Amino acid sequence: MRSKDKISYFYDGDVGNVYFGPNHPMKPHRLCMTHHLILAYGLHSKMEVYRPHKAYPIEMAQFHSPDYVEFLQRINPENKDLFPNDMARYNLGEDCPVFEDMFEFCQIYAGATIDAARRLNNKLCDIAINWAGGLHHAKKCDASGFCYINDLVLGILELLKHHPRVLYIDIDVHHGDGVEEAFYFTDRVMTVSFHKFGDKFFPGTGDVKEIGEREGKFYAINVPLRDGIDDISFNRLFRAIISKVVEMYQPGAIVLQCGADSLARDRLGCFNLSIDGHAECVKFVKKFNIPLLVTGGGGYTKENVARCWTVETGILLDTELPNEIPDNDYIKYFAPDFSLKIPGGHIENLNTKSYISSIKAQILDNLRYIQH
Ligand code: V1P
Ligand code: CA
Ligand code: ZN
Repeated sequence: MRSKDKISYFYDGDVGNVYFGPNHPMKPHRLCMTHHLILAYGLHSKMEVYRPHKAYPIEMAQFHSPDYVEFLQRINPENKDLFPNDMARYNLGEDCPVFEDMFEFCQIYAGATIDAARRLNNKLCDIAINWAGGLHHAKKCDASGFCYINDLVLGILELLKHHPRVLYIDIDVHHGDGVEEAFYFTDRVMTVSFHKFGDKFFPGTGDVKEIGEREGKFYAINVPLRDGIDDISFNRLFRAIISKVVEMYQPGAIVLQCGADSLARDRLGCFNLSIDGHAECVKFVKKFNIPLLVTGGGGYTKENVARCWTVETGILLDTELPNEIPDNDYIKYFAPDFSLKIPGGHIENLNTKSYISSIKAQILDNLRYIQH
């Protein structure tokens, strides 16, 4: 192992204070819980902690259409009923509600991913972390699946200013469709998403046969999984695919979306991953020693999201964390066991050996066509 990596960590205390509304599964408060757990473990003293800038509309418009960005800036809970057509046109409503300070929330999480990419570009750090980012469904002119501004696309566009090729890896239980779509026709970004696919699971895309088009053919990889995948099969598949991708594609930078809804017992997810299984992906990607931008994403069982991203911060810092959670402002959420790690789940694993072998074979076969 080389000497310890230099880590930049981005957090704004205002990001966790917004509310998507009653019954909405997305709880930004999980970001506050994560940050306080990171502090309770003393991890802040081992990395550079920054308050990110708030992304400017002009920065958002590097990917999004200016009219969409302007609408997000203008709309609020008081005036939204005056614009029913635009609300529908931009897919705002139930999944992506208009709430108080929504635009500022977008500015914070997007600003943090952009800052993270810039610090990596300027070689000011080896790894940059933004747990508030990872909102992978947002499209050029549309909100989608709790995502308004696609910070990942903005971060990748920034990395492309310094790197000929960027690799995007997504372990959220949902398909990273917004990032895939943004780079579907180019070989300068390779996107790899692991996700649940089938039974009309949101967003419905991400079949193994979706591989990119034109210049981008073979530069989008989809790993469609069934319910109940466990640590052993997930980690084996992840290692096999990612090691081949890195060998063949030789990326200059990697963006890793660590959605925590792929954990067991997630409110929306359906996998059996333990925190160790999820974090193993982070450990594996870190070992390549390639500039790395790490984000959050989904994650709907709040206390497990905070546990997972704290463990992963520890891994990125090469720091072992005691399993007993130290006292912190949110300690009550970690009752009754107050332990950091959570075990895998027990829902039936519908990913048969033959199913996994078949998707793995198709993916590795497609990788033969790329050479850098
Ligand atoms: O299933 C749908 C839409 C609503 N139908 C018309 C189809 N939406 C999902 C969205 C999941 C978004 C995941 C985001 C991420 O990948 C990244 C941050 O994790 C959805 C679900 C669900 N169970 O899949 N929306 C809601 N639940 C929902 C429930 C209550 C209130 C509002 C939204
Ligand atoms: Ca995914
Ligand atoms: Zn998700």
